[in-house]
Amino acid sequence: RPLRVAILGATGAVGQELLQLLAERHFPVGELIPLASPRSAGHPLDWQNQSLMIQPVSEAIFEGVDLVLASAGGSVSRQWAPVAAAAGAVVVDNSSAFRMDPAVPLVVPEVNPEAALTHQGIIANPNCTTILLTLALAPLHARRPIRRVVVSTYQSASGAGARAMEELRQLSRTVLEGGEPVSEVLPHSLAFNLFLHNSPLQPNGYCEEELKMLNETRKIMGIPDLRLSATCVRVPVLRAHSEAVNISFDEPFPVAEARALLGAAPGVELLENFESNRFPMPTDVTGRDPVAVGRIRQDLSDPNGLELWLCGDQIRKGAALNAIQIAELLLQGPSQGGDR
Ligand code: 2RA
Repeated sequence: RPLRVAILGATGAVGQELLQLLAERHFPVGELIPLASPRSAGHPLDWQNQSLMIQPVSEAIFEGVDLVLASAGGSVSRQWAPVAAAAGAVVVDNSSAFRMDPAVPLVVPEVNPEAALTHQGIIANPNCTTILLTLALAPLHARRPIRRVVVSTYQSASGAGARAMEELRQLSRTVLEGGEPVSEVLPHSLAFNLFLHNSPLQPNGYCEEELKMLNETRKIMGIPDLRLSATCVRVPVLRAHSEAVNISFDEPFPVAEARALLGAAPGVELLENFESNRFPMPTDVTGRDPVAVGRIRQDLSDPNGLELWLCGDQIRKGAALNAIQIAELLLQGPSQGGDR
């Protein structure tokens, strides 16, 4: 039956992508309820030839709602996801609020679809960089156990929101015209610049973004002792994230076998041409569903290691698409897997 679907954070970059994807994927929406903070509420929002009014989030608004897709930040999710779940809705939360809660499944439909059906009202959508990484790790780990991953990310402005994307456009124009770029949204100017991810640093010298990749990858893939070290970097790209990934196993992993497995993996697009030196770029995946993987090669420093490069749209598969695919899993019920 058509569902009553609430989008919490409807005006944000991910919220806008959720609205677009619900329509594109013909998700069975009977009634769409766009929600936002009181300061963003009260504005009209066009969706599927309907003129809707963005409503302020409240306890009463969740009565009779079947699904909440939340992407309004951790504090909003911590406050309202339990309220929505108590009212009987299933909440797919894109924030980090509940990702490491043992009672909350953390799901990438192509990797651990069965976890979605264990939910108790809330399902967590992983961090964008983790979603993209696990799509490449899963098919390899299914063949030979992964022991260690070292990953460097090249994260687009989109990960810092729509305003950061607009700021990058503005700052780039300013620099090109010989002006001095001033960043209002990001900690530094991203125009023709890059900087280490500005999430809070931990005593061990890693930032929260890097520790999300370790902890979330372990949970999604069910490898509690996986050794993973990440370095997360913000780069002057608008939408898609890129990652350089080093993976080591207990034994050699033939490159041809890895290439075949990745080429057949759900959610992955193999994009590599060594003759023409053509490998994934952010522009190849912007606005598209797949994670593009390429430049798969033997690690010259470790006979049991592989190196690969990937790009994925942070707003789409890195957030909104993954959340909707989780909701689609729930509609399919226990017999199906993800987009396998
Ligand atoms: C980022 N999307 O790029 C992530 C937020 N954790 O910063």
